[in-house]
Amino acid sequence: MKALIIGAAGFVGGHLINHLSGDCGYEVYVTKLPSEKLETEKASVYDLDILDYDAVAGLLEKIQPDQIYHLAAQSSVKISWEKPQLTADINIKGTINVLEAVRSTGKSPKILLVGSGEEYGWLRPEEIPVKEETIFRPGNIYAATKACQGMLGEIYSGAYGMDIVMVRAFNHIGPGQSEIFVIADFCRQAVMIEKGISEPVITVGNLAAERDFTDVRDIVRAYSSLMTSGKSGQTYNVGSGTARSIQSMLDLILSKISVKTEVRQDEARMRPSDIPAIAADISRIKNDTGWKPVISLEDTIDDIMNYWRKRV
Ligand code: A2R
Repeated sequence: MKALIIGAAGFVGGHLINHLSGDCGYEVYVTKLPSEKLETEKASVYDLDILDYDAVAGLLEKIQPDQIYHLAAQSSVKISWEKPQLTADINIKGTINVLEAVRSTGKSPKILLVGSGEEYGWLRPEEIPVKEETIFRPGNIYAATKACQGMLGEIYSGAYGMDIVMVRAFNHIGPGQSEIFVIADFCRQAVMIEKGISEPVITVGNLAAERDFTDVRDIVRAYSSLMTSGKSGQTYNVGSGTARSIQSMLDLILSKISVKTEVRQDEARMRPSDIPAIAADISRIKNDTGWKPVISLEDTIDDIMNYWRKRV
């Protein structure tokens, strides 16, 4: 089985390479931006900017993959407010380039388009945990571009009979995530305090927001199981099924260090609009693939803390 991961130098990519090359035993090909660094003996690495259509088509012609995991994205909500045009280019136009390039090869690899739980946006309390058919009310630019990506997947699957599965992934966390994301940021700050590098003050944004957190290693298992058993043209939520407040995550993280720490709210960390609560209904993926998350939140936080302990 030849698997191609597009956008593999990011957070999920490294974990997906490990899973596909190790547990699955696949022949793994990956792409990164020319500006990124990705050194691995587990995969063949190619430079690719998905905004360059000819380059995408050329690479697909060369590799002829059986599976394509499309991870490449501008994946930060915060950056999507600052760079809306870039976010739309990469997440929408980039996805069209990938889908058109696949079409141009005349082959029918299975394609996974990775969207986001953020697409649902302003959920009403009675809609949580949210099912896949729930109406979208995206609350930020990143979410709107990912909703559009999912619609494109449905259209290409229906119109051209392409073998495409769409995912709405809820918040994933784990070792290797950039500190622009909240849990990585809190763990890094906590480790700085633990080591005495920072004063015992942790700066935070909105602690009331509730999110559905899943270990990235469970997430990548979900992706490969969808490539095996997911239905073509179908969209699947991938998450834990439980909403947890950012406050409760902070409490868990601070319980891992023995230093008494002051929590300070920082206006700069508040977003222009923040969805109050999000949690996934994961019945569809469970029914179709048998997947469920198995790594406990405690273990995930311990692993993230240890990741930062080695780095700060
Ligand atoms: O923005 P960078 O320099 O971090 O690079 C990201 C890369 N990327 C691109 N790849 C090819 N052509 C482009 N024009 C382009 N622009 C950005 O995609 C990064 O290395 C990768 C995405 O990885 P992360 O941002 O770390 O996302 P993560 O957490 O691995 O999530 C994977 C997927 C994304 O579609 C998310 O929106 C979704 O899961 O939640």
